[in-house]
Amino acid sequence: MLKLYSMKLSANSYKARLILSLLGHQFQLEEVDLLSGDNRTPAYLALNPAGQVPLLVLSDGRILPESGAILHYLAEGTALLPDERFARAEVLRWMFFEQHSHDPFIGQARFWLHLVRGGRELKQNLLEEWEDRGYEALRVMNSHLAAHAFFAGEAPSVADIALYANTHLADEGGFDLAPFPAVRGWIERFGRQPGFVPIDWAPETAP
Ligand SMILES: N[C@@H](CCC(=O)N[C@@H](CS)C(=O)NCC(=O)O)C(=O)O
Repeated sequence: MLKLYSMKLSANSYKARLILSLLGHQFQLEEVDLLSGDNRTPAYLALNPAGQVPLLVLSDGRILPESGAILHYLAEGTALLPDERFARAEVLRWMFFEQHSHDPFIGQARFWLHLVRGGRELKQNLLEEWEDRGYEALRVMNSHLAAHAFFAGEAPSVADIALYANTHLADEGGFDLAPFPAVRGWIERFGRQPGFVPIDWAPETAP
């Protein structure tokens, strides 16, 4: 069986839990409490030297960290990753955007301001950049979604999963989605898919 190391309130971990649910996979869930340092133990660093979640262990024991790689691996051969060359490149376009222009600002703001006690004080020097670059990412997304139902074509793909995780919680990082109606419409649309689960969902096989 697949095993996922993840943290319940981590948006990057949620991407992996969400695709596993959307695709109806059974999996075992291992909670890694970042706030207690579970990700910095020798045992965890041996699995992922980056000390991050999520991390997927395949049924044959191979190990895959990085949410984008996990999404890509699980989506292969499903409607969440189109075969057609350009459509596939569009999925990658938005997944690269998410890692470079979205998660480092909206995701980091949510993590430090919402999950870490004293995070605002610790990260004071980054708040302005997070705000500027985060709103810029939302503007780019809104402009694309004003003309498209989803990020790559007219059906949901792993690009939507990657971007949904932190965007639907952007208010927890201090972002106001009111000026981005197309983003709000997409959040609503994305959440209506069969198999959709919220961030705090865990499978019944979880300990
Ligand atoms: N690029 C990685 C980022 C993963 C990441 O930042 N995970 C956070 C939780 S949301 C984490 O493990 N933080 C702990 C740390 O970096 O020490 C991915 O997309 O999986």
